[in-house]
Amino acid sequence: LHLSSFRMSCPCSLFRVVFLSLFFVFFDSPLLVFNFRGLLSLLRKLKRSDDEARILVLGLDNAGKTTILKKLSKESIDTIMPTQGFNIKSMVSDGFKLNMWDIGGQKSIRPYWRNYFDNTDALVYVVDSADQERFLECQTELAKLVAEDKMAGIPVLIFANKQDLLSSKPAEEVAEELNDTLEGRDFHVQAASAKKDEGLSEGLEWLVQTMNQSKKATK
Ligand code: G3D
Ligand code: MG
Repeated sequence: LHLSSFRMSCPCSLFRVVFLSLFFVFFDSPLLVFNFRGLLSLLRKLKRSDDEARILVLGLDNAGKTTILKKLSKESIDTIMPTQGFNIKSMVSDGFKLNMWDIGGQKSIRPYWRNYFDNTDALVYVVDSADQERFLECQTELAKLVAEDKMAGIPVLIFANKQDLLSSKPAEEVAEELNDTLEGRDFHVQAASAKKDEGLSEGLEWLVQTMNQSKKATK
């Protein structure tokens, strides 16, 4: 009886061990293209040249992040859907290759922002200046971001977006209200209207100049 139950259970548990090992190897391997987590971390770890910068574009949902990136890369803004995951746009400015990561800002996916913090060179934070109701939420999310160790010392560009709307808070007011949150670091609040393509290239220029200066300072 003993022997037969051994024979019955042994191949079964052996099979389970082999199956589970293959399962973990498959789903935990950073090299498999179908493994999303692995692919993401692989993308993050790819070696960059000195003239390449990784920029995170964050902000509450509906702030205008995707519209800004589309305008900066001269794409049409006719068909923009809420971003569920992330978009990457690469552009060249003043000899810098900017890899801009636009990550969805819905409340339910904000906890995943931290998965993108590694090796970030700059933060672009987009504010919907007309969204008075969620301004405090927008400020709180920014405060959480800049308190992160991986964000320490990196320049922050704020786009006070939607300045074309009459109900928008002027950029100076946005700057005043975010001043305490950003105190002690390189930051710039840029008045912008993604819809009208105003203020976007000026903001990017500041960012590239600031990154250039810090690159020279660390050489
Ligand atoms: P997000 O990526 O931050 O979530 P989106 O934001 O780029 O998807 O934009 C959200 C909405 O804001 C879009 O409107 C978009 O047209 C609008 N928007 C973006 N920038 C501006 C701006 O500068 N001015 C105005 N007036 N609207 C802007 P819809 O209607 O498509 O949801
Ligand atoms: Mg979006």
